[in-house]
Amino acid sequence: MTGPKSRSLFDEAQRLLPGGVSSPVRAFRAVGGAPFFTERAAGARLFDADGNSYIDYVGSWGPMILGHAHPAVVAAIAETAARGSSFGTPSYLEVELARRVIARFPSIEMVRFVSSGTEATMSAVRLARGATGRDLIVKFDGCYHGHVDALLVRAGSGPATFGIPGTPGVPESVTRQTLTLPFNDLAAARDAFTRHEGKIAAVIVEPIPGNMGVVPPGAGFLEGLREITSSAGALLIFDEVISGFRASPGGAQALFGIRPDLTCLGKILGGGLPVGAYGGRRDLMERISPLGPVYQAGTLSGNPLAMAAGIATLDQLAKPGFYESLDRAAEALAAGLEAGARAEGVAVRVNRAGSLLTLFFAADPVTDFASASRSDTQRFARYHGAMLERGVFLPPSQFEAWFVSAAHAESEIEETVRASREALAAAVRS
Ligand code: KE4
Repeated sequence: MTGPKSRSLFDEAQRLLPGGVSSPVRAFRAVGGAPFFTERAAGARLFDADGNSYIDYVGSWGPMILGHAHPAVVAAIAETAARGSSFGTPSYLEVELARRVIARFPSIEMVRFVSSGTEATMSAVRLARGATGRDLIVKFDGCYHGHVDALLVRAGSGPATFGIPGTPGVPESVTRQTLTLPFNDLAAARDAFTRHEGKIAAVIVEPIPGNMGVVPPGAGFLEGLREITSSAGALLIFDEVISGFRASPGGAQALFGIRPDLTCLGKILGGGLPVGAYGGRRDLMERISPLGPVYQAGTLSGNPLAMAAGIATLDQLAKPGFYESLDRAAEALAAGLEAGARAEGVAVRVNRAGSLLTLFFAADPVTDFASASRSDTQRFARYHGAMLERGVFLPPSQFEAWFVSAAHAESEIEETVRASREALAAAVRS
Protein backbone atom coordinates (compact mmCIF):
# COMPACT_ATOMS: atom_id res chain seq x y z
CA MET A 1 0.00 0.00 0.00
CA THR A 2 1.66 3.28 -1.00
CA GLY A 3 2.07 5.96 1.63
CA PRO A 4 0.05 9.19 1.90
CA LYS A 5 2.59 11.42 0.14
CA SER A 6 2.84 9.08 -2.87
CA ARG A 7 -0.94 8.83 -3.00
CA SER A 8 -1.44 12.61 -3.00
CA LEU A 9 1.31 13.04 -5.59
CA PHE A 10 -0.36 10.38 -7.73
CA ASP A 11 -3.74 12.12 -7.38
CA GLU A 12 -2.24 15.34 -8.72
CA ALA A 13 -0.12 13.58 -11.33
CA GLN A 14 -3.24 11.88 -12.73
CA ARG A 15 -4.75 15.30 -13.39
CA LEU A 16 -1.65 16.53 -15.21
CA LEU A 17 -0.17 13.46 -16.94
CA PRO A 18 -2.03 10.67 -18.80
CA GLY A 19 -2.34 7.90 -16.21
CA GLY A 20 -0.21 10.01 -13.86
CA VAL A 21 2.97 8.69 -15.46
CA SER A 22 5.52 9.47 -18.14
CA SER A 23 5.52 5.89 -19.44
CA PRO A 24 2.57 3.44 -19.22
CA VAL A 25 4.16 0.48 -17.44
CA ARG A 26 4.99 2.69 -14.44
CA ALA A 27 1.30 3.08 -13.60
CA PHE A 28 1.05 -0.42 -12.05
CA ARG A 29 -2.03 -1.16 -14.21
CA ALA A 30 -0.97 -4.80 -14.68
CA VAL A 31 -0.53 -5.46 -10.95
CA GLY A 32 -3.06 -3.10 -9.36
CA GLY A 33 -2.57 -0.53 -6.68
CA ALA A 34 -0.89 2.84 -7.13
CA PRO A 35 2.77 3.47 -7.86
CA PHE A 36 5.03 4.92 -5.20
CA PHE A 37 6.83 8.16 -6.04
CA THR A 38 10.59 7.91 -5.74
CA GLU A 39 12.42 10.72 -4.01
CA ARG A 40 15.96 9.41 -4.33
CA ALA A 41 17.91 6.33 -5.26
CA ALA A 42 21.25 4.93 -4.12
CA GLY A 43 22.96 1.64 -4.85
CA ALA A 44 20.40 -1.17 -5.08
CA ARG A 45 17.63 0.85 -3.45
CA LEU A 46 14.87 3.35 -4.18
CA PHE A 47 13.52 5.62 -1.45
CA ASP A 48 9.96 6.87 -1.83
CA ALA A 49 8.23 10.09 -0.77
CA ASP A 50 6.99 8.43 2.43
CA GLY A 51 10.42 7.27 3.54
CA ASN A 52 9.99 3.64 2.47
CA SER A 53 12.94 1.90 0.81
CA TYR A 54 12.88 -0.91 -1.74
CA ILE A 55 15.45 -3.25 -3.18
CA ASP A 56 15.11 -2.29 -6.84
CA TYR A 57 14.97 -4.93 -9.64
CA VAL A 58 13.67 -2.46 -12.25
CA GLY A 59 16.87 -0.41 -12.37
CA SER A 60 15.13 2.24 -14.48
CA TRP A 61 14.26 -0.66 -16.87
CA GLY A 62 17.89 -1.56 -17.47
CA PRO A 63 20.24 1.44 -17.41
CA MET A 64 21.28 1.22 -13.76
CA ILE A 65 23.61 -1.76 -14.06
CA LEU A 66 26.07 -0.09 -11.65
CA GLY A 67 23.31 0.66 -9.16
CA HIS A 68 21.84 4.11 -8.55
CA ALA A 69 23.89 7.29 -8.06
CA HIS A 70 27.24 5.63 -8.69
CA PRO A 71 29.86 8.21 -7.60
CA ALA A 72 31.80 8.05 -10.88
CA VAL A 73 28.65 8.68 -12.93
CA VAL A 74 27.39 11.45 -10.65
CA ALA A 75 30.79 13.17 -10.81
CA ALA A 76 30.96 12.88 -14.60
CA ILE A 77 27.52 14.46 -15.00
CA ALA A 78 28.25 17.24 -12.49
CA GLU A 79 31.63 18.13 -13.97
CA THR A 80 30.24 18.20 -17.50
CA ALA A 81 27.16 20.21 -16.51
CA ALA A 82 29.44 22.88 -15.05
CA ARG A 83 30.74 23.37 -18.59
CA GLY A 84 27.28 23.53 -20.16
CA SER A 85 24.41 21.11 -20.74
CA SER A 86 24.04 21.13 -24.51
CA PHE A 87 26.23 22.64 -27.19
CA GLY A 88 24.40 22.05 -30.48
CA THR A 89 27.78 21.32 -32.01
CA PRO A 90 29.94 18.21 -32.06
CA SER A 91 31.95 17.60 -28.88
CA TYR A 92 34.84 15.32 -27.95
CA LEU A 93 32.46 13.42 -25.66
CA GLU A 94 30.66 11.90 -28.66
CA VAL A 95 33.98 10.72 -30.04
CA GLU A 96 34.94 9.25 -26.66
CA LEU A 97 31.69 7.30 -26.30
CA ALA A 98 31.66 6.22 -29.95
CA ARG A 99 35.18 4.88 -29.53
CA ARG A 100 34.06 2.78 -26.55
CA VAL A 101 31.00 1.42 -28.37
CA ILE A 102 32.98 0.44 -31.47
CA ALA A 103 35.69 -1.20 -29.36
CA ARG A 104 33.07 -3.45 -27.75
CA PHE A 105 30.93 -4.24 -30.83
CA PRO A 106 33.09 -5.39 -33.79
CA SER A 107 29.96 -5.38 -35.99
CA ILE A 108 29.63 -1.63 -35.40
CA GLU A 109 32.04 0.24 -37.70
CA MET A 110 30.15 3.54 -37.38
CA VAL A 111 27.54 4.68 -34.86
CA ARG A 112 24.96 7.46 -34.61
CA PHE A 113 23.71 8.64 -31.21
CA VAL A 114 20.04 9.43 -30.64
CA SER A 115 18.02 10.06 -27.48
CA SER A 116 16.06 6.85 -26.95
CA GLY A 117 15.87 3.20 -27.90
CA THR A 118 12.78 3.98 -29.95
CA GLU A 119 14.71 6.49 -32.04
CA ALA A 120 17.45 3.91 -32.51
CA THR A 121 15.16 1.18 -33.82
CA MET A 122 13.07 3.60 -35.89
CA SER A 123 16.23 4.89 -37.57
CA ALA A 124 17.67 1.41 -38.10
CA VAL A 125 14.46 0.29 -39.82
CA ARG A 126 14.47 3.39 -42.04
CA LEU A 127 18.11 2.76 -42.93
CA ALA A 128 17.44 -0.90 -43.73
CA ARG A 129 14.58 0.07 -46.05
CA GLY A 130 16.65 2.83 -47.62
CA ALA A 131 19.66 0.60 -48.16
CA THR A 132 17.79 -2.39 -49.59
CA GLY A 133 15.03 -0.56 -51.45
CA ARG A 134 12.64 -3.07 -49.89
CA ASP A 135 9.68 -2.31 -47.58
CA LEU A 136 8.82 -5.42 -45.54
CA ILE A 137 10.12 -5.79 -41.98
CA VAL A 138 10.02 -9.00 -39.92
CA LYS A 139 9.68 -8.89 -36.14
CA PHE A 140 8.79 -11.46 -33.50
CA ASP A 141 5.82 -11.86 -31.19
CA GLY A 142 6.63 -10.62 -27.71
CA CYS A 143 9.63 -8.59 -28.82
CA TYR A 144 9.25 -4.86 -28.17
CA HIS A 145 11.35 -2.31 -29.97
CA GLY A 146 9.91 0.97 -28.68
CA HIS A 147 6.83 2.83 -29.90
CA VAL A 148 7.76 2.90 -33.59
CA ASP A 149 4.67 2.83 -35.85
CA ALA A 150 6.10 0.06 -38.01
CA LEU A 151 6.86 -2.06 -34.95
CA LEU A 152 3.72 -1.49 -32.86
CA VAL A 153 2.17 -4.48 -34.55
CA ARG A 154 0.23 -7.43 -33.23
CA ALA A 155 0.53 -10.81 -34.87
CA GLY A 156 -1.94 -11.29 -37.66
CA SER A 157 -4.21 -14.29 -37.96
CA GLY A 158 -1.33 -16.72 -38.37
CA PRO A 159 2.42 -16.87 -38.71
CA ALA A 160 3.85 -15.01 -41.71
CA THR A 161 0.64 -13.06 -42.18
CA PHE A 162 0.84 -9.29 -42.09
CA GLY A 163 0.57 -7.59 -38.72
CA ILE A 164 -2.40 -5.63 -37.44
CA PRO A 165 -2.05 -2.32 -35.63
CA GLY A 166 -1.10 -2.82 -32.01
CA THR A 167 -2.63 0.52 -31.15
CA PRO A 168 -5.03 3.11 -32.60
CA GLY A 169 -3.14 5.72 -34.58
CA VAL A 170 -1.02 3.26 -36.53
CA PRO A 171 -2.48 2.95 -40.05
CA GLU A 172 -3.13 -0.45 -41.63
CA SER A 173 -0.96 0.77 -44.51
CA VAL A 174 2.00 0.78 -42.12
CA THR A 175 1.39 -2.54 -40.42
CA ARG A 176 0.83 -4.25 -43.77
CA GLN A 177 4.57 -3.84 -44.23
CA THR A 178 5.40 -5.74 -41.04
CA LEU A 179 5.37 -9.50 -40.57
CA THR A 180 5.19 -10.82 -37.02
CA LEU A 181 6.47 -14.35 -36.38
CA PRO A 182 6.71 -16.59 -33.30
CA PHE A 183 10.07 -16.17 -31.53
CA ASN A 184 12.38 -19.20 -31.69
CA ASP A 185 10.50 -20.49 -34.78
CA LEU A 186 13.07 -20.71 -37.56
CA ALA A 187 10.69 -22.61 -39.88
CA ALA A 188 8.27 -19.66 -39.75
CA ALA A 189 11.13 -17.32 -40.65
CA ARG A 190 12.16 -19.47 -43.60
CA ASP A 191 8.53 -19.62 -44.73
CA ALA A 192 8.18 -15.83 -44.56
CA PHE A 193 11.26 -15.34 -46.73
CA THR A 194 9.94 -17.88 -49.23
CA ARG A 195 6.51 -16.25 -49.43
CA HIS A 196 7.91 -12.74 -49.71
CA GLU A 197 11.06 -13.42 -51.70
CA GLY A 198 13.01 -10.28 -52.53
CA LYS A 199 10.67 -8.03 -50.55
CA ILE A 200 11.95 -8.21 -46.95
CA ALA A 201 14.29 -5.36 -45.99
CA ALA A 202 15.25 -6.64 -42.56
CA VAL A 203 14.57 -8.84 -39.58
CA ILE A 204 14.66 -7.01 -36.25
CA VAL A 205 15.00 -9.10 -33.11
CA GLU A 206 15.88 -8.79 -29.46
CA PRO A 207 18.68 -11.41 -29.37
CA ILE A 208 17.77 -12.05 -25.73
CA PRO A 209 14.15 -10.89 -25.42
CA GLY A 210 13.30 -9.11 -22.19
CA ASN A 211 9.89 -7.75 -23.19
CA MET A 212 7.83 -10.91 -22.86
CA GLY A 213 9.76 -11.60 -19.74
CA VAL A 214 13.22 -13.09 -20.34
CA VAL A 215 13.12 -15.77 -23.05
CA PRO A 216 16.59 -16.87 -24.15
CA PRO A 217 17.00 -17.79 -27.84
CA GLY A 218 16.84 -21.49 -28.63
CA ALA A 219 19.97 -23.23 -29.94
CA GLY A 220 20.62 -22.20 -33.52
CA PHE A 221 17.77 -19.68 -33.75
CA LEU A 222 19.87 -16.52 -34.06
CA GLU A 223 22.44 -18.28 -36.22
CA GLY A 224 19.56 -19.38 -38.47
CA LEU A 225 18.29 -15.81 -38.78
CA ARG A 226 21.79 -14.70 -39.79
CA GLU A 227 21.97 -17.34 -42.49
CA ILE A 228 18.44 -16.73 -43.82
CA THR A 229 18.85 -12.93 -44.02
CA SER A 230 22.31 -13.13 -45.58
CA SER A 231 21.15 -15.49 -48.32
CA ALA A 232 18.02 -13.40 -48.98
CA GLY A 233 19.86 -10.07 -49.24
CA ALA A 234 18.00 -8.79 -46.18
CA LEU A 235 19.59 -7.12 -43.15
CA LEU A 236 19.73 -8.53 -39.63
CA ILE A 237 19.09 -5.89 -36.97
CA PHE A 238 19.87 -6.81 -33.35
CA ASP A 239 17.90 -4.68 -30.94
CA GLU A 240 20.35 -4.73 -28.03
CA VAL A 241 18.76 -1.86 -26.15
CA ILE A 242 18.42 -4.23 -23.17
CA SER A 243 21.15 -6.82 -23.86
CA GLY A 244 23.82 -4.35 -24.99
CA PHE A 245 26.55 -4.00 -22.32
CA ARG A 246 24.34 -6.26 -20.13
CA ALA A 247 24.66 -9.76 -21.60
CA SER A 248 28.40 -9.15 -21.97
CA PRO A 249 30.61 -6.11 -22.69
CA GLY A 250 29.74 -6.65 -26.37
CA GLY A 251 26.12 -7.56 -25.78
CA ALA A 252 24.38 -10.73 -26.93
CA GLN A 253 26.15 -10.71 -30.32
CA ALA A 254 29.50 -11.20 -28.57
CA LEU A 255 28.03 -13.96 -26.41
CA PHE A 256 26.64 -15.85 -29.41
CA GLY A 257 29.36 -14.90 -31.90
CA ILE A 258 26.92 -13.45 -34.42
CA ARG A 259 27.57 -10.36 -36.53
CA PRO A 260 24.34 -8.46 -37.28
CA ASP A 261 24.29 -5.80 -39.98
CA LEU A 262 22.89 -3.15 -37.66
CA THR A 263 22.64 -2.93 -33.86
CA CYS A 264 20.39 -0.74 -31.73
CA LEU A 265 21.58 0.33 -28.28
CA GLY A 266 20.22 2.38 -25.38
CA LYS A 267 19.63 2.21 -21.61
CA ILE A 268 23.06 1.31 -20.10
CA LEU A 269 24.73 3.31 -22.90
CA GLY A 270 23.50 6.52 -21.26
CA GLY A 271 24.09 5.54 -17.64
CA GLY A 272 20.54 6.67 -16.79
CA LEU A 273 20.44 9.71 -19.06
CA PRO A 274 18.46 9.71 -22.32
CA VAL A 275 20.60 7.99 -24.95
CA GLY A 276 20.07 5.57 -27.82
CA ALA A 277 22.31 4.62 -30.69
CA TYR A 278 22.29 2.62 -33.88
CA GLY A 279 25.34 1.46 -35.77
CA GLY A 280 26.76 -1.24 -37.96
CA ARG A 281 28.46 -1.86 -41.28
CA ARG A 282 30.23 1.22 -42.62
CA ASP A 283 28.67 0.85 -46.06
CA LEU A 284 25.25 1.07 -44.43
CA MET A 285 25.96 3.87 -41.95
CA GLU A 286 27.52 6.00 -44.71
CA ARG A 287 24.02 6.22 -46.15
CA ILE A 288 22.91 8.29 -43.15
CA SER A 289 22.54 12.05 -43.51
CA PRO A 290 24.52 14.25 -43.96
CA LEU A 291 26.87 11.72 -45.61
CA GLY A 292 24.13 9.85 -47.42
CA PRO A 293 20.48 10.27 -48.40
CA VAL A 294 18.73 8.53 -45.47
CA TYR A 295 17.57 11.32 -43.21
CA GLN A 296 17.73 11.20 -39.39
CA ALA A 297 18.34 14.00 -36.92
CA GLY A 298 17.92 15.00 -33.26
CA THR A 299 18.29 18.22 -31.30
CA LEU A 300 19.81 16.56 -28.25
CA SER A 301 21.51 13.64 -29.97
CA GLY A 302 25.02 13.28 -28.53
CA ASN A 303 24.08 15.42 -25.55
CA PRO A 304 27.26 16.06 -23.52
CA LEU A 305 25.76 15.11 -20.14
CA ALA A 306 24.40 11.86 -21.53
CA MET A 307 27.69 11.10 -23.27
CA ALA A 308 29.61 11.76 -20.04
CA ALA A 309 27.29 9.48 -18.05
CA GLY A 310 27.68 6.77 -20.67
CA ILE A 311 31.46 7.05 -20.75
CA ALA A 312 31.68 6.84 -16.95
CA THR A 313 29.35 3.83 -16.91
CA LEU A 314 31.16 1.86 -19.62
CA ASP A 315 34.50 2.56 -17.93
CA GLN A 316 33.17 1.02 -14.71
CA LEU A 317 31.87 -2.01 -16.62
CA ALA A 318 35.37 -2.56 -18.02
CA LYS A 319 36.76 -3.38 -14.56
CA PRO A 320 38.06 -6.97 -14.28
CA GLY A 321 35.51 -9.44 -12.93
CA PHE A 322 32.53 -7.09 -13.25
CA TYR A 323 30.33 -9.42 -15.29
CA GLU A 324 31.35 -12.58 -13.46
CA SER A 325 30.36 -11.06 -10.15
CA LEU A 326 27.09 -9.69 -11.56
CA ASP A 327 26.14 -13.06 -13.03
CA ARG A 328 26.98 -14.84 -9.75
CA ALA A 329 24.56 -12.57 -7.89
CA ALA A 330 21.82 -13.20 -10.47
CA GLU A 331 22.47 -16.95 -10.36
CA ALA A 332 22.13 -16.95 -6.56
CA LEU A 333 18.90 -14.98 -6.84
CA ALA A 334 17.42 -17.33 -9.45
CA ALA A 335 18.36 -20.41 -7.43
CA GLY A 336 16.91 -18.91 -4.25
CA LEU A 337 13.64 -17.97 -5.95
CA GLU A 338 13.27 -21.47 -7.39
CA ALA A 339 14.05 -23.14 -4.07
CA GLY A 340 11.52 -20.97 -2.28
CA ALA A 341 8.81 -21.79 -4.82
CA ARG A 342 9.56 -25.50 -4.56
CA ALA A 343 9.37 -25.30 -0.77
CA GLU A 344 6.00 -23.54 -0.99
CA GLY A 345 4.69 -25.85 -3.70
CA VAL A 346 4.11 -23.04 -6.20
CA ALA A 347 4.74 -23.75 -9.90
CA VAL A 348 7.16 -21.21 -11.31
CA ARG A 349 9.65 -21.08 -14.15
CA VAL A 350 12.68 -18.81 -13.72
CA ASN A 351 14.31 -17.85 -17.03
CA ARG A 352 17.71 -16.26 -16.71
CA ALA A 353 20.25 -14.83 -19.13
CA GLY A 354 23.20 -13.41 -17.24
CA SER A 355 21.92 -10.66 -14.92
CA LEU A 356 18.49 -10.59 -16.58
CA LEU A 357 15.79 -12.87 -15.23
CA THR A 358 12.03 -13.35 -14.98
CA LEU A 359 10.02 -15.49 -12.57
CA PHE A 360 7.01 -16.78 -14.53
CA PHE A 361 3.99 -18.23 -12.72
CA ALA A 362 3.96 -21.10 -15.17
CA ALA A 363 4.29 -24.84 -14.78
CA ASP A 364 5.74 -25.47 -18.26
CA PRO A 365 8.82 -24.06 -19.99
CA VAL A 366 8.49 -20.48 -21.32
CA THR A 367 10.11 -20.40 -24.76
CA ASP A 368 8.06 -17.82 -26.69
CA PHE A 369 5.26 -15.29 -26.31
CA ALA A 370 2.51 -17.91 -26.51
CA SER A 371 3.94 -19.90 -23.60
CA ALA A 372 4.76 -16.72 -21.66
CA SER A 373 1.14 -15.60 -22.13
CA ARG A 374 -0.04 -18.76 -20.37
CA SER A 375 1.51 -17.48 -17.12
CA ASP A 376 -0.85 -16.76 -14.23
CA THR A 377 -0.80 -12.95 -14.25
CA GLN A 378 -3.19 -12.76 -11.30
CA ARG A 379 -0.75 -14.75 -9.18
CA PHE A 380 2.04 -12.45 -10.40
CA ALA A 381 -0.01 -9.38 -9.37
CA ARG A 382 -0.51 -10.78 -5.84
CA TYR A 383 3.16 -11.71 -5.63
CA HIS A 384 4.24 -8.25 -6.80
CA GLY A 385 2.17 -6.57 -4.09
CA ALA A 386 3.40 -8.95 -1.38
CA MET A 387 7.02 -8.33 -2.44
CA LEU A 388 6.46 -4.57 -2.36
CA GLU A 389 5.10 -4.88 1.19
CA ARG A 390 8.36 -6.66 2.05
CA GLY A 391 10.51 -3.91 0.55
CA VAL A 392 11.28 -5.49 -2.83
CA PHE A 393 10.32 -3.64 -6.03
CA LEU A 394 9.83 -5.90 -9.06
CA PRO A 395 8.85 -4.77 -12.55
CA PRO A 396 5.04 -4.22 -12.32
CA SER A 397 4.27 -6.74 -15.08
CA GLN A 398 4.73 -10.47 -15.57
CA PHE A 399 6.16 -9.70 -19.01
CA GLU A 400 9.24 -7.72 -18.03
CA ALA A 401 12.82 -8.53 -17.09
CA TRP A 402 14.22 -8.22 -13.61
CA PHE A 403 17.56 -6.37 -13.64
CA VAL A 404 20.30 -7.25 -11.14
CA SER A 405 22.95 -4.56 -10.63
CA ALA A 406 26.48 -4.53 -9.26
CA ALA A 407 25.02 -2.87 -6.17
CA HIS A 408 22.90 -5.93 -5.30
CA ALA A 409 25.15 -7.41 -2.63
CA GLU A 410 24.71 -10.82 -0.99
CA SER A 411 22.56 -9.23 1.72
CA GLU A 412 20.10 -7.82 -0.82
CA ILE A 413 19.90 -11.15 -2.63
CA GLU A 414 19.28 -13.02 0.62
CA GLU A 415 16.65 -10.48 1.69
CA THR A 416 14.92 -10.86 -1.67
CA VAL A 417 14.93 -14.66 -1.52
CA ARG A 418 13.48 -14.57 1.99
CA ALA A 419 10.81 -12.07 0.98
CA SER A 420 9.91 -14.16 -2.05
CA ARG A 421 9.24 -17.31 -0.06
CA GLU A 422 7.14 -15.33 2.43
CA ALA A 423 5.26 -13.59 -0.41
CA LEU A 424 4.51 -16.92 -2.11
CA ALA A 425 3.21 -18.36 1.16
CA ALA A 426 1.18 -15.30 2.05
CA ALA A 427 -0.27 -14.21 -1.27
CA VAL A 428 0.16 -16.86 -3.90
CA ARG A 429 0.02 -20.43 -2.66
CA SER A 430 -3.71 -20.32 -1.98
P1 KE4 B 1 13.01 3.57 -25.22
O1 KE4 B 1 12.45 4.35 -26.38
O2 KE4 B 1 11.96 3.30 -24.15
O3 KE4 B 1 14.29 4.20 -24.64
O4 KE4 B 1 13.50 2.16 -25.76
C1 KE4 B 1 12.59 1.35 -26.44
C2 KE4 B 1 13.06 -0.08 -26.39
C3 KE4 B 1 13.68 -0.62 -27.51
N1 KE4 B 1 14.13 -1.90 -27.51
C4 KE4 B 1 14.00 -2.68 -26.42
C5 KE4 B 1 14.52 -4.09 -26.46
C6 KE4 B 1 13.39 -2.17 -25.24
O5 KE4 B 1 13.26 -2.98 -24.16
C7 KE4 B 1 12.92 -0.86 -25.22
C8 KE4 B 1 12.22 -0.26 -24.00
N2 KE4 B 1 11.98 -1.16 -22.93
C9 KE4 B 1 10.89 -0.82 -22.04
C10 KE4 B 1 10.78 -1.90 -20.96
N3 KE4 B 1 10.47 -3.14 -21.43
C11 KE4 B 1 11.09 0.52 -21.41
C12 KE4 B 1 10.19 0.81 -20.24
C13 KE4 B 1 9.06 1.71 -20.62
O6 KE4 B 1 8.53 1.55 -21.75
O7 KE4 B 1 8.70 2.58 -19.79
